[in-house]
Amino acid sequence: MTQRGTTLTQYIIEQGRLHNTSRGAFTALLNDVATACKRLSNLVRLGELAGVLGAAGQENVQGEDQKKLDVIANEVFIESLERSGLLAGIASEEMDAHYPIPAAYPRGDYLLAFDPLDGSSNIDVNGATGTIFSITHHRDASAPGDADFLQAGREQVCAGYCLYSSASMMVITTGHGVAGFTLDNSVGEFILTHPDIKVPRQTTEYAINSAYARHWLAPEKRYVQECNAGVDGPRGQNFNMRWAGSMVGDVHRILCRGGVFMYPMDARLKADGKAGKLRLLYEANPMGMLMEQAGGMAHTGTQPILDIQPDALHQRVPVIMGSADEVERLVQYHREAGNDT
Ligand code: P6P
Repeated sequence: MTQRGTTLTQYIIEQGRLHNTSRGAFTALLNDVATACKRLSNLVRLGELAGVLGAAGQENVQGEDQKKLDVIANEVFIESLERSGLLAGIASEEMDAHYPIPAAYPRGDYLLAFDPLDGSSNIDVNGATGTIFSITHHRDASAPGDADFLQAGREQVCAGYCLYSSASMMVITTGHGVAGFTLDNSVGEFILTHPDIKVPRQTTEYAINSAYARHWLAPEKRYVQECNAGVDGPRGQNFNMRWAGSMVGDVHRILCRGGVFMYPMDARLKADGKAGKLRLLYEANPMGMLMEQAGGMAHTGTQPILDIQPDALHQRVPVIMGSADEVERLVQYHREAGNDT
């Protein structure tokens, strides 16, 4: 018999009752987000059978080569959400400015910022990819400008991702903990399978791209060297390393079993005048809200990510997030390193 678990819609309605927050429009909005994720899950699952692999032959606003699915994923999300009457505007990693809701459609009072296909370099090799989304309020009756998206991470009303891997899973928070839903393709519903995700405070697993070790600054050099010294080193235990090449893949693993994810500032990024690699509005902020809601931490090394007041739509930040004890250790190493951070 098909598992009759709680659907995403039922969960959002129950959360609304539990926390006395009217959720009509919000429930409908998350339903539309889920529909877009289902459409993408189907395309990712079919891969070359749907003719969606390979390069798009163009660059995005970040100057990165786009995959066909980067472009398709952005289009799927826009088409699935622009007519909802629930959004005042949409911002995407794949679009320079925000996307205004066409005059033909009603505007709502939510703003959506999203990364349509995070980790898309994995798509041609059947690796984990995902969609990351962040929802904030736009209470002004007038149409939003880019500046209206520049809200600190603590202003988010919802954050989440959809992981496209061996199973497709949506993981979301509305500020009352973190819940995970697995897509049951036989009924086309995201079913509640992980009702209260918590990140262990301690871990023996870290995630960083070690190819950039020569560029790391003192805190990360110290942290990784101590982990790699193993049981005979200052940590007195052996560590493991994982790097998925997709933030969604790494963050999901950490939410499930602990770990610390690092994409920190390094000498290479400094030389390029970049404040980090990952983007604040649609990568660091939503993942940071999920981590904090799950009992973890999300930090730049010098400040909590969710406290940052954004100053640009595609602003980049250093990212350290995951098991609280390890993030606290790295923050302490940043403090002790002074300016070399
Ligand atoms: P690198 C994917 O391009 C991404 O934005 C994140 O999903 C991922 O964690 C990171 O960049 C991978 O970066 O430098 O290891 O390719």
